[in-house]
Amino acid sequence: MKGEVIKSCCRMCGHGGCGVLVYVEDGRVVKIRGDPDHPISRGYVCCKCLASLELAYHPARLKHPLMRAGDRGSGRWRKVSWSEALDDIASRLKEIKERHGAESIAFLQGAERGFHHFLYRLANLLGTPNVATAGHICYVPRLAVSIITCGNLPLPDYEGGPKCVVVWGSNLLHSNADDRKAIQLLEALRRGAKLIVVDPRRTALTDRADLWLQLRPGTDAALALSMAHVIIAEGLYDRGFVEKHAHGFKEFAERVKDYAPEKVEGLTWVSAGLIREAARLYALSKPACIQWGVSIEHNLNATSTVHALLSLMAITGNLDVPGGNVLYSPPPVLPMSRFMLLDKLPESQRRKRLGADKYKLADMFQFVPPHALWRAILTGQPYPVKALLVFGSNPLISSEEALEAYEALRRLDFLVVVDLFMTPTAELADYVLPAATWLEYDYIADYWKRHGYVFAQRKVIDPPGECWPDHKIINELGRRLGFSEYFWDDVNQALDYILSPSGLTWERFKELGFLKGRLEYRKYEKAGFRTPTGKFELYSTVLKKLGYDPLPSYVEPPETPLSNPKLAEEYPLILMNGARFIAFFHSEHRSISSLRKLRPDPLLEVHPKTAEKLGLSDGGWAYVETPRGRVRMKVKVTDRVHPLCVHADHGWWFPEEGGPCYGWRRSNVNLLTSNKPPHDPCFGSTNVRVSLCRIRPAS
Ligand SMILES: Nc1nc2c(c(=O)[nH]1)N[C@H]1C(S)=C(S)[C@@H](COP(=O)(O)OP(=O)(O)OC[C@H]3O[C@@H](n4cnc5c(=O)[nH]c(N)nc54)[C@H](O)[C@@H]3O)O[C@H]1N2
Ligand SMILES: Nc1nc2c(c(=O)[nH]1)N[C@H]1C(S)=C(S)[C@@H](COP(=O)(O)OP(=O)(O)OC[C@H]3O[C@@H](n4cnc5c(=O)[nH]c(N)nc54)[C@H](O)[C@@H]3O)O[C@H]1N2
Ligand SMILES: [Mo]
Repeated sequence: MKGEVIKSCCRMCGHGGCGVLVYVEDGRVVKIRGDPDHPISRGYVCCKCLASLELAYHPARLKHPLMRAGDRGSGRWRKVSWSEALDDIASRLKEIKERHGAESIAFLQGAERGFHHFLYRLANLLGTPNVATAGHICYVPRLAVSIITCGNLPLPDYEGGPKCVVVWGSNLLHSNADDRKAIQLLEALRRGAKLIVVDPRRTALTDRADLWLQLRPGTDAALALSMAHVIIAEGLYDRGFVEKHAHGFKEFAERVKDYAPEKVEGLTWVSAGLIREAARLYALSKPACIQWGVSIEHNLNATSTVHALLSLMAITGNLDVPGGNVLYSPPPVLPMSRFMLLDKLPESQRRKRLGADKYKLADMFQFVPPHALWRAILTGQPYPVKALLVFGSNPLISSEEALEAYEALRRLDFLVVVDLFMTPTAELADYVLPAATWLEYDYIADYWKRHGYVFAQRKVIDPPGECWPDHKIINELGRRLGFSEYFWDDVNQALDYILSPSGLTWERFKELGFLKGRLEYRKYEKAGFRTPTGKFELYSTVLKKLGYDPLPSYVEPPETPLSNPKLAEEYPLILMNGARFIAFFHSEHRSISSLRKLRPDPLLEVHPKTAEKLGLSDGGWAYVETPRGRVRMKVKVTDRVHPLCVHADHGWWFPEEGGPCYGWRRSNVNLLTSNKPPHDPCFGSTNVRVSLCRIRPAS
């Protein structure tokens, strides 16, 4: 293998997909560079990608399957072979299924990593409807509300030449999130697009924005509806589109009458004048697109905020037009729903999905919000969950109200965790299984995304020890559970299966590097939108049918100075958290020195006036408290936050301190967040980014 350069695609973050050239010498990766020919990332890669070598060759990686050899959480483990581990896991699962029903076995996955279609295939065959994911606060509200109102997820068409970009609760410069990369946004701005940013914090993007709307956290739905109010009141909407292609304009126009800028100013802290200016700039710049981010899903208004933003795209005629928000067609690969074998889950089992009685869109999109899972484990309601298989998630750090996750995991009869490293979550398991990094296996990347591409992720090196990629672990477990008919002798055959509609095999596809769907604008003119009315649904007939309000609205989150003034006397500051930092992916990478160097400590951003009032100094430590708990963070005094808001990093633990605790209770912001209702009524989204806190210096 001397001196080889292999084209692949980075998966260092779950949202990966950046094209790379991997330089291999004598069977070892020596260098990784961006692939300038990649149609999306165009040669750009981030520091996490460059640190992939450190990850792959990290001495602390799990290298063998481990079985618990002492009490739960005792930190004592015994190395076992794969067949010993998988045989025992399969027989425990069969036993639990027999005793308590398949629904008592659940799966958990965190951020999308590209293997969830394998997990669903196994869960559906096993007969359990319980796949919990972070979907309630990540991506699924955007995806699902888009699908029910316009048939697909509309993505900003940066290449189509937008004249104006609205970046709403997103920071691609750090996150490169979901289907879009920072480089695409930056090129659109370089070509002269105006920029409107909606963000409560000052960022590199707000610094270059034409208009910055520094709203109060969690009030996005009110702001979006107010912009719609202005656009309709001033006649700035696209009459032709609305008449021919929108359903429920009259009802929508009636609804947004409640959101006059003068009224909304008091809710959002954005002046009526600025709301008007932003509405006009967006509506009058043709074409214009909206780049939304995860922030709009981090409170109980998730569905409404997404619906309101989609409505802005629609009434301004910016849907599916060049430079607007576009509905991409997938490349010719197997539809993911077919891979998942949704039809194998009997209706009688589907009806048992945890949370399905309340969160009907979560149910329709086949996932369980984790708080419904914790509740079932802890209370046995509506029925007990006994076994959990966790693939690529560290809920003790990343799950809202993490102590509840901790109590729930300890209560399980059987817990399996698949990860690259030992984590505080994995320490609670009965089995810990070692996963492989993206350099160590062949795969079809970006299969879950809606940007119209799939990419070849090529195996470059052998995994260390006995590490296996997740999909191989699921495949082998599936075979042992009696589903050989639906799994493969060699898991790479699954790649051929996914590619089959294209007429390509993996071997051929990996030479091509990617497949692209056809990009066609204004498809609705010929075929309508793929919705029950064939139109874009300002008034959602699907929401109506499910018993929800068919139109978007704003509801004050439960823990704010307005909704709970009494609590605000004790906890006067608004706690934001979780804005992405380029060097980390959630709880990952704290043990990778080139990345940790970039942020050695968990940071709390505090405004200079607030810091002075509270006696906090830059670089000093502080305690942050909410009614749920207290954590310790390092103060960064900065005018990037509003004086009444603070921002805390998420994802912190201290792998360097060793197990079984790794200091997970010291600086973990999810000890402060709540997973209690009121939630978003359709998805069970929690108010993870909006709560009240108080701060004092820590000695
Ligand atoms: N307070 C707060 N909480 C949040 C958020 C927030 O903004 N604020 N964001 C939320 C969002 S949007 C999300 S998506 C979730 C994310 O939540 P999670 O996905 O649970 O994130 P992590 O806690 O980092 O856990 C991921 C684990 O996967 C492991 N891993 C990495 N690669 C692989 C792999 O290829 N295979 C396997 N098996 N394991 C792997 C990592 O080592 C790590 O332990 O967090 C949510 N939680
Ligand atoms: N480096 C890195 N990249 C990542 C991740 C990571 O952990 N690290 N995680 C990945 C995952 S799973 C996700 S979901 C994405 C998320 O990535 P993005 O969608 O880009 O979201 P964030 O960076 O979390 O937040 C974006 C901005 O929202 C602002 N914000 C906070 N509260 C509010 C609010 O109430 N309203 C509005 N309008 N804005 C608000 C924050 O100040 C921040 O600047 O990133 C992905 N990419
Ligand atoms: Mo996410």
